[in-house]
Amino acid sequence: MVKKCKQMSDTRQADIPTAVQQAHLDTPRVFHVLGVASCVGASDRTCQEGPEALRALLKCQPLPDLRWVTTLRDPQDVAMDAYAMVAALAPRVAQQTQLWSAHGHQFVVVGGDHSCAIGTWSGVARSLRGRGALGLLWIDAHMDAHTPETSPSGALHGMPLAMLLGAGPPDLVRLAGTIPALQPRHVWLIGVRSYEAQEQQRLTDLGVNIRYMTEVKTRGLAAIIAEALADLQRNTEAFGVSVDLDALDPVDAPGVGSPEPGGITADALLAALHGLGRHAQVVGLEIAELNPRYDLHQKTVRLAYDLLAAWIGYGHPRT
Ligand SMILES: [Mn+2]
Repeated sequence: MVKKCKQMSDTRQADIPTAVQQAHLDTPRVFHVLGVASCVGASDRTCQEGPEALRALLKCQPLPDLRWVTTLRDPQDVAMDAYAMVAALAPRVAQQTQLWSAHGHQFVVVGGDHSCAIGTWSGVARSLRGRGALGLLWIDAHMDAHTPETSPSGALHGMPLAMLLGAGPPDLVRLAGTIPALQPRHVWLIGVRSYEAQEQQRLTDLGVNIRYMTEVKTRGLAAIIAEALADLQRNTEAFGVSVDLDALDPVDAPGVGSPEPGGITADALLAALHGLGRHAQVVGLEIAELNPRYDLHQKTVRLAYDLLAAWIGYGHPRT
């Protein structure tokens, strides 16, 4: 253990807040972490080790205010197909985020493949029923907006956004208790650069706010996130952020299952999300698709760690 921690000690250290830094953080909060160690939603089923890799790093370099509560796993039953396993796991994820959201507790969900988002945000939407709309910032290289009918691969991690918007297998679509879980106008999809025509058609027809990578490059991520946050603050009761690590450039985040060149830089993302976890309307963060098997020198798991630190408001914003 000591050796392991020593190896990790050259990671970019999140500064533990000084009294001065702490002063600008509006409320003391505990951030509850839920691992979702499942990769059955992906074609390449090796990303279930993501949560444990991040947890190991956090054990060596704890972040104050962060509490890893539990890690859920899929049934790992060879007799079940991927859909059945996701359908078994998603309600458990939803139950947990619903509980945290209902009690005003901040959370972080760490995947696993991005199909965890079906449970994460359905649970939050369920907790908000009758109170107001849920907004979501979805940062991803892909649209994740297929249905089983349009998906070339059939992989469920290519479908969670469509399901949250009301299209897909009924038992997953209705997890939030209302259909759809999310109103399209309250969804911001940022960093997209790889998608199929049917997904684009679906999201465009629905009126989802899409900011392609080409626009991120011309306007800058900070300006686009600021635009999205201004909208979500004004027009939703609460909102969250789902980060698929493949949104980042593979140079900065090689440890993902579906890398796409030409992505967001780590520094830009960390700066744009710095301190957002302390925002009064923010319910939680999701980090998906971390795959230690494809990582290089722990670059991606360290980035996930830095993302947690930035989210909480530690360290210095990078500009
Ligand atoms: Mn995704």
